[in-house]
Amino acid sequence: MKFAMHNWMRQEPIETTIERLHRLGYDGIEISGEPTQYDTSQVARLLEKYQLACWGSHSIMMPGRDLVSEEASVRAETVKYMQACVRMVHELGGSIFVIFPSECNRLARVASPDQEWAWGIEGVRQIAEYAAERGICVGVEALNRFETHFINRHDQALALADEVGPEVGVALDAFHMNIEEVDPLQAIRNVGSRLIDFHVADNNRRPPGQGSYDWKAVIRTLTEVGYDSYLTQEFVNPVDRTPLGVRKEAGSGEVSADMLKFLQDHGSGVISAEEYDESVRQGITYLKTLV
Ligand code: LER
Ligand code: MN
Repeated sequence: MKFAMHNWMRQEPIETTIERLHRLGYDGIEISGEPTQYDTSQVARLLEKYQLACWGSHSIMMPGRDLVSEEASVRAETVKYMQACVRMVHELGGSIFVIFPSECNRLARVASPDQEWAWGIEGVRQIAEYAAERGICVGVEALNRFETHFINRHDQALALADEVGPEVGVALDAFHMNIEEVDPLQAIRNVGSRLIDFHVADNNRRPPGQGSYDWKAVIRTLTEVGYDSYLTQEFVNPVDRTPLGVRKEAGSGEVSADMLKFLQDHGSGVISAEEYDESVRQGITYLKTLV
């Protein structure tokens, strides 16, 4: 198995991120789905300089991005946004694109369940076709109920993927599974060969090894189903706003108001470079003892 990491959890120059991942022994990056923020030829040069692969990317479902919006124009713009993400992955030599269909933190439906489902199929189909033409594999991710009402469990993600076709897979995320699945290990077994990516954070969304997950069992089950590509870290450190404050919020610096809200909506905030560095190190050090 190889090790990758998301980068939406700390806003910083991309070279800082890539250099850190290289220094701490990662193999790849699952780069934020923010294609307009990156100059892909510069990112490609940096990946080469630091000998890191682009594993893929994933949708960042900020307000205004929603494949199951009631507004046709929002659905169409979201398809275009995700196609731009796919192009970015292709230009960076990556392999996968993880789709989360609806706007993050929209917790109520805007149409009948059948209608939202139909919009979801339509959107995922357009992205999957576009990705297939470029040799990129797509998968649907399930998120917990506090981020979405739409797809919360592996069986729902698999059902949506199946509606489009067997070439569409599923991305599982250990943190979301811990909240929503009856049995996270069984969820991995059920997804089986359709698993395209595995997001790693402990039960409390801290780096793996900093919570109560049985990571040995998780890795054994992934191996059982034949998953041998990337473990993609996506820990989201909490900040402590009480007088106990061990994990203080750093100054908001360069972060846009939208991104700051996105981080805060995920129970986090602006994490200091020192703390982030330490967590990125802890996660891989722990996982490497198990694989
Ligand atoms: C995306 O992979 C994810 O897990 C979400 O929590 C981000 O909104
Ligand atoms: Mn995830």
